[in-house]
Amino acid sequence: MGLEEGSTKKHTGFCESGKCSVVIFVLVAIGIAVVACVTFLFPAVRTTVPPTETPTTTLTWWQTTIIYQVYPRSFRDSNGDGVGDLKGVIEKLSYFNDLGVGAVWLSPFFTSPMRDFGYDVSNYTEVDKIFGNMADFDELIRTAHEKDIKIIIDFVPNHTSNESTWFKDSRNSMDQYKDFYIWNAGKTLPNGTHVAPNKWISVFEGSSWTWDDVRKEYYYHAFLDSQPDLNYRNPAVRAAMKDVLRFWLNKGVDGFRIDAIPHLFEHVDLSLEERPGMSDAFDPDRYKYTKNQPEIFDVVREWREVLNQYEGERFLVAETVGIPQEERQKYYEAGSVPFFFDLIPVARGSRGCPNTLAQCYLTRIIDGMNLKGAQWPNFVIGNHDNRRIADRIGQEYADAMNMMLLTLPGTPTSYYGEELGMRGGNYTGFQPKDPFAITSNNPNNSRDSERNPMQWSNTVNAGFMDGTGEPWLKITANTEYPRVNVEEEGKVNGSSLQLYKELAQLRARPGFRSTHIEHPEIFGEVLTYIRGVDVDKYLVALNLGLVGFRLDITQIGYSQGTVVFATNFSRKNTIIQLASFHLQRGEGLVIKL
Ligand SMILES: *[C@@H]1O[C@H](CO)[C@@H](O)[C@H](O)[C@H]1NC(C)=O
Ligand SMILES: *[C@@H]1O[C@H](CO)[C@@H](O)[C@H](O)[C@H]1NC(C)=O
Ligand SMILES: *[C@@H]1O[C@H](CO)[C@@H](O)[C@H](O)[C@H]1NC(C)=O
Ligand SMILES: *[C@@H]1O[C@H](CO)[C@@H](O)[C@H](O)[C@H]1NC(C)=O
Ligand SMILES: *[C@@H]1O[C@H](CO)[C@@H](O)[C@H](O)[C@H]1NC(C)=O
Ligand SMILES: *[C@@H]1O[C@H](CO)[C@@H](O)[C@H](O)[C@H]1NC(C)=O
Ligand SMILES: *[C@@H]1O[C@H](CO)[C@@H](O)[C@H](O)[C@H]1NC(C)=O
Ligand SMILES: CC(=O)N[C@H]1CO[C@H](CO)[C@@H](O)[C@@H]1O
Ligand SMILES: [Ca+2]
Ligand SMILES: [Ca+2]
Repeated sequence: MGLEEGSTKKHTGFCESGKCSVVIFVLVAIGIAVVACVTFLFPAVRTTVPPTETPTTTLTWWQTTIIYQVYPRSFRDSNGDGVGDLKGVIEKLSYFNDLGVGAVWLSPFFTSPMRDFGYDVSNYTEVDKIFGNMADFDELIRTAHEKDIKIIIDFVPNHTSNESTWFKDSRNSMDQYKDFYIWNAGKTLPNGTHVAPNKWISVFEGSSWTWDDVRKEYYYHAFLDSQPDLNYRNPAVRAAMKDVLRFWLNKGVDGFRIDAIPHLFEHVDLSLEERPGMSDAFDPDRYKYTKNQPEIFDVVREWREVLNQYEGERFLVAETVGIPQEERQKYYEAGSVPFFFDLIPVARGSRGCPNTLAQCYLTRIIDGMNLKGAQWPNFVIGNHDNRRIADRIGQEYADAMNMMLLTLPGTPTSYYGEELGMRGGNYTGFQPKDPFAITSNNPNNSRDSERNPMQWSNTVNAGFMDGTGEPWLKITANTEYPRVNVEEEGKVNGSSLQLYKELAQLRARPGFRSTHIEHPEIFGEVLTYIRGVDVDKYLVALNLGLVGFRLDITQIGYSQGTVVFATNFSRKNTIIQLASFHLQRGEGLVIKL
């Protein structure tokens, strides 16, 4: 889940031990003096560079690639039924080579009644027929590997669908499955009314307990009532889920993206109440007993052990939304990489972003760089739960945002279509398809917009499907698909797509393959930082403000540079005087120093 707007969580410092306090006092004193002078002279916001070490060991594949998220329903429909499928992904594999993307993360394609479009799995080891069959998946893995593309699949361990045979057997108290889920009788009043064990609320609103008339007990669900939570205190559940991992590892998958992992455990004491009435999922108290429980990490470690029994480096990335920095560290320590989702909820003027957009990103980037030892950062700016960048930040900023994502240290994850600067569909006035919007009876909760079909060409249905059938979500006029699509942008110098491909190439340079970053700073509303090493250094400057801005950045020790990549194509290859250069609103430059 990543629907939360704004963050109230604390940003913890780099120095966690109390021993540093004397050093800090001295540094702060000197710092205040220096900053006072510098701030007076330059309108720059100065920030500490995180002291991460550049790993000296050879980097593995997932550290040097871009990960590209495919939402299979919306990527490419091969058979004209309106829903994307695995054969559709196979058809487009060469596209990832063109883009310079070496790993694809597939959102769920497993058997599911689709009450949460596949995040409600009824059989973890079967391909849903709407997406194809197992032969298609085998072909997908084989052909992807031939093209040097790694395949990461979604793993949804917190809950199954209520249509899973596991759940059906569990509600009938069938021995083996009796304790597969979290059951509790709650209370029954003298007049026969059932009362849930506590007032815990679901992420998708409403009580997280639903009465089951067959078993005559309540079951717990962190998300929809059709997504009952598995009971991870039951060793049989843990064994069954490890078998699921092995099933796919045996098929050759290169890694897993673990869904909703902070929700894996609930406190055993069901009499504990969470603070009621809170609506901010970043509030650590809201899910005090249903999120971030310490037992999670034993399970992550067990999964890591399973992966380690297989050849090659298999990747484990955990979806961790709205968790504090200390929690994130524990995911690293348990052998997984916590997806750094904190850049996603950022929007101008959102609650967690009272300052400028540039300041908001800078703070969070530094948070994301707050690593220990050889831990590797990762950044993500969009996914299937949040408005597309062009809608959330603005179309004029889409290229600068890609420039940021692809020039930051670590592993970037791109959401399909963002390389085109594509907007989400405008489904105002349409009945939402997203079950969250339907069950909560609030179209504002709909995630349909960002799940709009990929735009491949300017033909009917944007090449998402052949023929004139209806895609599951319409191609809407506001997405400007006749211009914003893979085919057209491929022909245009300076298109979002061309810029994306060029930036993907830049990442292959040695200086970009380290966690090294210098001068992450803000001038006005321009975010700047330097990447690269020795004589191969690049200044990235991104104007995320609402107006043009002229800046003097000579204090970084260089007087001029050459623009190598620009959101405005005509600035490419021009010489920039760092004492005075102008950036339009939304403009971004990569300047070779
Ligand atoms: C999942 O599907 C496979 C293949 O059809 C089948 O063998 C298996 O029993 C199913 N598992 C469950 C839990 O339904
Ligand atoms: C049963 O009793 C509770 C508590 O007094 C009350 O809220 C509820 O409306 C009653 N239900 C019925 C069906 O009478
Ligand atoms: C699963 O949950 C949905 C939504 O509440 C419900 O309509 C459906 O009947 C349930 N299916 C089963 C097998 O209980
Ligand atoms: C979306 O469509 C509605 C209704 O047609 C229109 O009023 C609104 O301005 C559109 N919004 C955007 C962002 O295009
Ligand atoms: C949806 O959002 C709009 C604009 O913020 C607001 O006016 C409206 O009340 C919201 N609708 C619901 C059902 O919350
Ligand atoms: C694109 O730019 C390149 C290099 O600047 C130039 O050689 C080429 O002709 C341009 N192509 C088009 C279609 O403008
Ligand atoms: C792009 O840059 C050129 C050269 O600096 C300038 O003339 C032009 O106005 C810019 N275009 C936009 C859309 O900002
Ligand atoms: C970003 C992400 O994967 N969000 C998913 C989190 O889990 C819920 C329930 O499985 C899904 O509805 C979200 O799409
Ligand atoms: Ca299809
Ligand atoms: Ca759970």
